[in-house]
Amino acid sequence: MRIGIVCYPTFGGSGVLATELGKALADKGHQVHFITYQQPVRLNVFNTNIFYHEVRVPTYPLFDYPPYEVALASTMVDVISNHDLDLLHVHYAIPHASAAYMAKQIVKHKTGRNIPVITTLHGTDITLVGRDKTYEPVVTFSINESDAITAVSENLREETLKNFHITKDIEVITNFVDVSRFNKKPFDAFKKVIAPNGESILVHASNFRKVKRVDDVMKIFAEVRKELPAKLLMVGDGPERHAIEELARTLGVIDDVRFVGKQEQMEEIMAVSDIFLLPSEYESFGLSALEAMAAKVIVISSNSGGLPEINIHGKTGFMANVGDVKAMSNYAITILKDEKLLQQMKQQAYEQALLFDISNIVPRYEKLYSRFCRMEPCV
Ligand code: GMT
Repeated sequence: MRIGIVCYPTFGGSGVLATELGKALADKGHQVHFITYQQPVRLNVFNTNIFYHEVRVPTYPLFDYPPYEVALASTMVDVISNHDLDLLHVHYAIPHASAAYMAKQIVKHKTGRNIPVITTLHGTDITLVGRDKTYEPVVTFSINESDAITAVSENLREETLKNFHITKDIEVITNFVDVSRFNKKPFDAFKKVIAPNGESILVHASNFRKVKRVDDVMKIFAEVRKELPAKLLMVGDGPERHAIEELARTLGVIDDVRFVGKQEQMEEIMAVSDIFLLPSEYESFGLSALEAMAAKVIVISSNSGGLPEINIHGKTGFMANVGDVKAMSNYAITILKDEKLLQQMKQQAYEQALLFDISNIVPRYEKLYSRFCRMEPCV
């Protein structure tokens, strides 16, 4: 099939998922057209089935706010028409679902064709930004106008139905991970640099927004550090970065913390780590936690949102209530002092990740797409 994928190209989970999906579909012989304002970070392969269409947003002195959504919808119309797309799959509702609605109407008006639009809801498009009164009417309308709606977890499906008046089914197709990519042997030289004396390695990866509670990450680490030798890798960047660095100084752990910035090679980092910390206020799914598990890293997380759907308490890691730093640090200390149990749980985390392997989930999207085939056989 010829599939248009619209996503945020940055390090956010929705962009990562959309890009990995597009790459997997291209490997399976589909023609995939990415439509974004920048080359997606994970779009780092050459594949003759992959096309990239950059959305240009011309500026003009009158525009305090350049009309990105208009530029995006126009680019969608152009790509649908010139590449005869079979369907559009948009990731993250705002503004992708409403831009897709606009593009759909234009294509229909011009050619009479009804281009199917699939909207995948990812998280904050529903739970945070989408609920804001300034966006909600457009979000509700454009989700309902989609030909199919998917959510990345049961929890996100429920949150969507609770907070919006949705008139259609929402199918849950969970996020996935390419386990073979993350199941790597640790790079010893790298591990030696990070933890020269064999210290335990904890890791956190996110866009350092408030919702991630990065201050809790630092507080948990400080408690762990009181009990045993350990290092913390902070992957990513974002608004909380400076405050968190300051907190690391105040807590006296800065020398054991490394801020490594945005990283594409997450598998190298995960391979040397023992515990992934994700104490978020909310996660619809927690893709980064799943990637950790695929690398045999146990997860200590909050129990919010969709996290209990992937992290099984006492088996693949531990969970505690949002903000319960004491419980999360106690779990970390206990498991790091019990090497046998740590190794057993690492293996269990890996086995849990296998359930979400790319090979199990991508066919579910293909099955969904096949509902919109224009001719048989659907290729
Ligand atoms: O919160 C982020 O890290 C970014 C955001 C996004 O949409 O880019 O992530 C959301 O989507 C991810 C992929 O489906 C999920 O794994 C994250 O849990 C979700 N974030 C939140 O719900 C806060």
